[in-house]
Amino acid sequence: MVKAVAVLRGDPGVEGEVTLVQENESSPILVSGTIRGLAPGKHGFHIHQFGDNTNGCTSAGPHFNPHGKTHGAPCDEERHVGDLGNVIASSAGVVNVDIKDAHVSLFGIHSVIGRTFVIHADEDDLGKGGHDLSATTGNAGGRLACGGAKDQLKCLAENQAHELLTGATGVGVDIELIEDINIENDTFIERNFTLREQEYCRSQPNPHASFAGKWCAKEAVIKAVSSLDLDCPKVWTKGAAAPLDEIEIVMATSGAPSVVLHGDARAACEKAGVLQIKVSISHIDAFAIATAITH
Ligand SMILES: [Cu+2]
Ligand SMILES: [Zn+2]
Repeated sequence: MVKAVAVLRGDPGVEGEVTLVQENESSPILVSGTIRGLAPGKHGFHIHQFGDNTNGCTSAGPHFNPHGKTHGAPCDEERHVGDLGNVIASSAGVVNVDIKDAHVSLFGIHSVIGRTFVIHADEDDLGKGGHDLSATTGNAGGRLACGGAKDQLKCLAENQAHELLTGATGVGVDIELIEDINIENDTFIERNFTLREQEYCRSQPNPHASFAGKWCAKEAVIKAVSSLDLDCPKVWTKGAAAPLDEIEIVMATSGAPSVVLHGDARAACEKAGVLQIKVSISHIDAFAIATAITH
C-alpha cells in the first residue's frame, strides 16, 4: 500500500488536506479529505502536472495528462489523468472529499506523487461547456488553493527532522517494516535490547511495533552520529551484527523517547563530540519511522 498527502493553501481562508491511498498497482485510488473556505456549490478539482509552486498555483501548469488526451469527466475514457471533476462545497463552504478513481495512481512512471492538487473557483464543465477552455481546463476558473502530493512516509520523516532540528549538528532517519523485526528470535532481542527496553516493549499494547520503533531509533542514532564522523560508527558496527543494546532508547512517562549510550557506543559518541542525541519515533501502517539528531 502507498499513501500520499497533499496540503492545499492559497487564497486567504481557503485551505485543505487530502490523503491518497492505493492498495496496489491495479487497485483504484481513494482520495479523501476536507477543503474549507469555498463558496457553496461545485468547484473543479484536478491534479496538475508540476509540483512547482514558486509562483503560487500558476506554477502547477496544466492538468496532468501523460497520455495526451482531451479534458473530460472522471467517468470518461477520454480524460486527463488529473481530471477529478467537481467537488461540492456545503453552505458552510466545506468540501468533504471522497473520490474513488481508476486513472490516478501512486505507482509507476505516471505516479501523481510530486504533482499538485488544485481547487478552482468555478465549476468544471467536464469538457462539455462549449467554451474555448472546455477541452483543456473545463473552464473551471481561477486556482483558489493548491498543494503537492507527497509520499506520506517521507513527509513524516521530514516533519520529525524539522521538529528536532534547532541547533542540530547531525541527522539520521530510518524506516523499518515492522514485520521485518523478528521478536520471536530470543538471541536477536537479547543482543540488541536492554532488559529495561524489553520490559517496556512487552508491556505495550503492540509489543512488535514497539520493538520495531526502538530498533528504528537505534539505527537512526547510528546514522546521525555517522553523519558527523564517518569513522565513528565503525566502533559499534565492527562485525556484521554488533549488538545495539549499547544504544538504549528509554521512554519517559510522557512517552517521549530519549537515548542512553553504553560501552563502545558511548565512547564513539564522546570521540565524535556528541553532547546530546534527540530522537523521535512514529508508527504508520506497517512501518516504524525514527529520526535522530545530534547536538
Ligand atoms: Cu485544475
Ligand atoms: Zn483536465
